[in-house]
Amino acid sequence: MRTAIASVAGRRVWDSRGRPTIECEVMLSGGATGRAIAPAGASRGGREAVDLRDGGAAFGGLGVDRALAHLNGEIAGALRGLDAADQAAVDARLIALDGTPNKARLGGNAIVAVSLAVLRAAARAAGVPLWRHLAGERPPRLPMPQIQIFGGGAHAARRLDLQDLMVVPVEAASFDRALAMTAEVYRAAGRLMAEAGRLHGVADEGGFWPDFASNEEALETLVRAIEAAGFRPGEEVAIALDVAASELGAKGRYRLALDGRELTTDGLIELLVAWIGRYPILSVEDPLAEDDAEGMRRFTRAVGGRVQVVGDDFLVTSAARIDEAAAAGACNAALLKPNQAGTVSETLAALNAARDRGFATIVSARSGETEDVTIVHLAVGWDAGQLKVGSFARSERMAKWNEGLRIEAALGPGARFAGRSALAPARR
Ligand code: 2PG
Ligand code: MG
Repeated sequence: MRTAIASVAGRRVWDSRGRPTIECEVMLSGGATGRAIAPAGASRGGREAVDLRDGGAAFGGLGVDRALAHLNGEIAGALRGLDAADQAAVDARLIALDGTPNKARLGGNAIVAVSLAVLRAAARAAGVPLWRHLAGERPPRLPMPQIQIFGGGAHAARRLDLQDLMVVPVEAASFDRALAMTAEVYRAAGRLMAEAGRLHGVADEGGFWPDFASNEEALETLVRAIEAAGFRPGEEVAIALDVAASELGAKGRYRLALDGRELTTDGLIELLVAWIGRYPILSVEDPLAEDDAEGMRRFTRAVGGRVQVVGDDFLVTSAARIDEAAAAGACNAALLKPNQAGTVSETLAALNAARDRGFATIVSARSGETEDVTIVHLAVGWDAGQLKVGSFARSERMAKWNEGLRIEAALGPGARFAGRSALAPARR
């Protein structure tokens, strides 16, 4: 067997915020290798796989020595000899070895790097690109991107309460065109900020630093940027928001610090519904906090017939959480982050659960990223329909957009693009 795992090795590398993270390299008996790097979130759901850090003084407590020791010790020993082509078996072994419900013992960061590296090695051994390896007989499809223009929330020192103000180039007929349209909007937004004397560089994911007097001013400016780029807001380029509401409060109380407002669940829903009425918003992520299932249900009931309602911190890439949310009528789309689940197999299970429930799916990066482009292959190979990797600047983001272009080119003139139909509720 040429796909038996011969060695698993981890090393410390550094992410886009200059923080330590874990890279894993897997070698198979036939000589094929695979490499992957764990990303890291800043606005994290409470039920995510645990990102195991050392604590203490070094690197603000964010060291990964303990997780690395687990990877190079226990994990490497347990995986040797397993068949990398059987991802489910490898992931089951990782889950059993950890033994906790949230990968707290060995570290979700160590486990996800290993799981993804095994996947990459298996694709390499099969002699095909990862997207092709994952797609199998299914015709692959390039995802519709959600691309951040302004970054806020935990990614911009809470200068703005809203976390991600993104565009979705709904009129684009190809991935290449979607990026070109976004490039124009990004440039226009930078120009508007410069003219207003408010261009202060970028936030964590490359979106412009949000120097606004109110949350709504950010929305207004985004619409103006779409227009200034020569597009019709809503028809050609629409808006997607990530409220990341778990960062704004809990137990049905929310605080919009920039607007000096305290809101109840109903108050926040009312505000978001009003914004949806005034601005061309077609997708809202985590509109309420992760502990506010009733609020998520109410919001979905109010707008889910016309707007995509995405669960990120609320669903944490968990098939069980997605089933529960669907049964309750909360959300109509799931964000999929491999490091929230911890393994490739659990991420795929979440995607399948979402698909079975009629949810749209969006593969997503984290705010702490690297040059690793594996998630782009997941989005294409699994035909997720949508992809979110931050803004249109900084190479940890551009590496991923550019990888999508390479895949589109490899598919040739017959390349299929998900287009606007990938978004809930219009999904067909
Ligand atoms: C999110 C992500 C990406 P983080 O909330 O969707 O924007 O942020 O990785 O910090 O959780
Ligand atoms: Mg989010």
